[in-house]
Amino acid sequence: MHVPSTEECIERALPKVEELLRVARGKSFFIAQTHDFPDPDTIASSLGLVWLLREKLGIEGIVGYGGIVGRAENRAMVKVLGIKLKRTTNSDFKNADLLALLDTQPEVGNHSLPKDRMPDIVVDHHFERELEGEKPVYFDVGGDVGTTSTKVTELVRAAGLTPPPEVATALFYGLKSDTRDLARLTRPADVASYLYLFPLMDPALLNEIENPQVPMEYFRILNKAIQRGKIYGHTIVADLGPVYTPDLCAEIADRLLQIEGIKHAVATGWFEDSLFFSLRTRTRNRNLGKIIHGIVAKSGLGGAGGHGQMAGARIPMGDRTPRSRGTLRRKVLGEILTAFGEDPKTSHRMIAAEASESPKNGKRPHGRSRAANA
Ligand SMILES: [Mn+2]
Repeated sequence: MHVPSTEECIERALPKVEELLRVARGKSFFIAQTHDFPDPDTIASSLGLVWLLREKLGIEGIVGYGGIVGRAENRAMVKVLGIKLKRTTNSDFKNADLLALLDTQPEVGNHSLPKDRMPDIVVDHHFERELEGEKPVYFDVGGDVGTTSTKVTELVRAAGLTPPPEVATALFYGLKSDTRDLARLTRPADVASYLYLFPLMDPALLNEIENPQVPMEYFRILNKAIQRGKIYGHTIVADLGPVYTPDLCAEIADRLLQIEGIKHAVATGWFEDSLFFSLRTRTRNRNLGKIIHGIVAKSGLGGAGGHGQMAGARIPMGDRTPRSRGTLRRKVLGEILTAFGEDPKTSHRMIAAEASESPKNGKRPHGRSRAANA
């Protein structure tokens, strides 16, 4: 791998930062909007952009978000780095004369921008989505990078700035978590930004973020995932029921993917009035973002986002009855399993009924837990 030099990084990003500053100049209130249920990459890249425009042009800006910050590491990141996040409202958007969307795109549907408001700036490493209407003035999407934090780090460097420890730690963690410590979808540009940020970030703060405590509820839901987990060929599916944060689906899908012999993991959970899906895979020949986008977003069921090995979706339930909710979950799950090459009708429990129900001696195992293909 050829890791680009400082000069190469700056040369590449210089025209971009000039364009960015041209778009932003003269504006007075900036919102950098994350995607909903923000992850470290979207938070870090938004923070980096707000900081950059404040430093270069003195523009007042905030990081806006929708949904909630759920995952323990993400909560720790916001707290430890003192990041001021604002759950943006329509009046915030009205006040903003400059609007950016980070780590997602207008058409993806996993963000809280008003429908009629096209952002001025979009920075995202995911594959480009078809856009109805005019493109945002500054549109930097896709490209040979694995994270949005990488793109923003390049802009910061090309702007001739050196980020303070909090901003550097945020970008470093955004990059590190989105690439799984440079192990997933990592491009040479990501390594260059990683190396650039390394001496600028604060390892003690990073450690606090990466080793957070979790609520007791986390373990109760993990237990439920194990009790209810079903295996379809090489795919594990866990129904978490109601969750205190949709990010739990992602956390638990990650965890289940650790099981020997498992290639794909799906976790679902209910939060407020939506059904959430998290997909993970170990294989490299599938693009989960495209799969879930095709199943959920294209059919108008809800929003979906993600990339090669991790993706998620949110399906609002509106006034569906419990029965139709269950039917819809099974339908979407069936399509996901089919996309993974599994038979949705053939499964067995992750753990045997005896272990899950701890029956007394001589008692028959629970009927529901019979292994279908055992
Ligand atoms: Mn990302």
